[in-house]
Amino acid sequence: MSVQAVPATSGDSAEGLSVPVRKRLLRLMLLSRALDERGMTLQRQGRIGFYVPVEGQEGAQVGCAAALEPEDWLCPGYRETAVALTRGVPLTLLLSQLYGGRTDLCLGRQMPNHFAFRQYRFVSTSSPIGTQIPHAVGLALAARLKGEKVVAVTFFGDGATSSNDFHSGLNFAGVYKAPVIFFCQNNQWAISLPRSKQTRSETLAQKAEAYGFPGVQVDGNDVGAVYAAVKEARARATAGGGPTLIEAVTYRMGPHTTSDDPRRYRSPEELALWKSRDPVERLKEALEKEHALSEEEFDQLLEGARAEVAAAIQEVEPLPPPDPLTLFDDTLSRRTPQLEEQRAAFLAEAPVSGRKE
Ligand SMILES: Cc1ncc(C[n+]2csc(CCOP(=O)(O)OP(=O)(O)O)c2C)c(N)n1
Ligand SMILES: [Mg+2]
Repeated sequence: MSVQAVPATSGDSAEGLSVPVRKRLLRLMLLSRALDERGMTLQRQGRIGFYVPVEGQEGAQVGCAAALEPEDWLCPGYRETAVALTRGVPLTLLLSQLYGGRTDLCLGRQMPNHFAFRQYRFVSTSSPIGTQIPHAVGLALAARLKGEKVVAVTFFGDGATSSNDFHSGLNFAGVYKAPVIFFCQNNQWAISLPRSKQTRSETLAQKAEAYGFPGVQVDGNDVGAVYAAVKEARARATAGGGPTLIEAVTYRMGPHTTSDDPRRYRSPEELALWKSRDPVERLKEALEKEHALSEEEFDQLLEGARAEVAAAIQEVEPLPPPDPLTLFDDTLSRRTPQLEEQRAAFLAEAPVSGRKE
């Protein structure tokens, strides 16, 4: 079993990728960061109810999603916004869900940041920790039965490695050699519980050994290293070689969610250390060292990302809420007499303000 140590890289392993590809990855990382900036503020302003920032984990998420094919399944937790952006989900769709407005594919019924994008094979977000892990194993086995050469990738955190579903998912995948990638973002914290209290295992990657397949630890703030690890795991899975557990070592630079204040449980020194390893800065510096990016071009990319987010907010924010009558339409394939009765009772009592066509 291969359990590899974190490679001591400094953004340099992205050198294997061409400059235009690395700039595309940088743009996506900046788009995610720009969305975080506004998402946090929109919540504080009372314009959306809740937000989950990615900040610090952009290298892991963008590097992983960029190494996949559009047909590969994504089984996310609640922090996978940069994965969705990399898959090509438009900002307006992400924001529609955050606002729960008329164009929200979840029809305003989900908590903000709990996305589902069927056409992008981005499966409905799992909020209970770890439940997405067996989902991915099932999807991977189903795809194999159908003869599709795809993988299912599931995203979860260090905390999720202590869940029952982590064990059952990895064990089942090992036994059946499912074409699945278990992508663990070890961001050092499970809300206020530090990695040191999560497990006595030396690494999270080594847990794969017990299940009989490779576990790889990778520098999660090095987008190129993550990309390479995921490409390798994908190639193995589609060739019939079974699953891989990837531990991307990274850091959540922001709060757990807008409902959290990390100053209560972690030190400013720790945050400063990880800020010096910021995946965006590392890619920027690597490109600058090669004279492939100037400060001005970087600023333009950042401002461009901020402008894209601002334009999407302007487009989505004024939209009315979804028609409440949709509540009665897709519970079952046909409305039962009971549903008709409830619908009529609702119409008799409910304000119709949300029903602008
Ligand atoms: C089954 C279950 N138990 C507890 C919670 C509450 N909870 C929400 S997030 C979280 C921590 C998860 O940490 P980690 O897996 O490291 O992911 P991260 O938030 O760091 O990305 C917990 C315990 C939950 N959502 N589901
Ligand atoms: Mg965590």
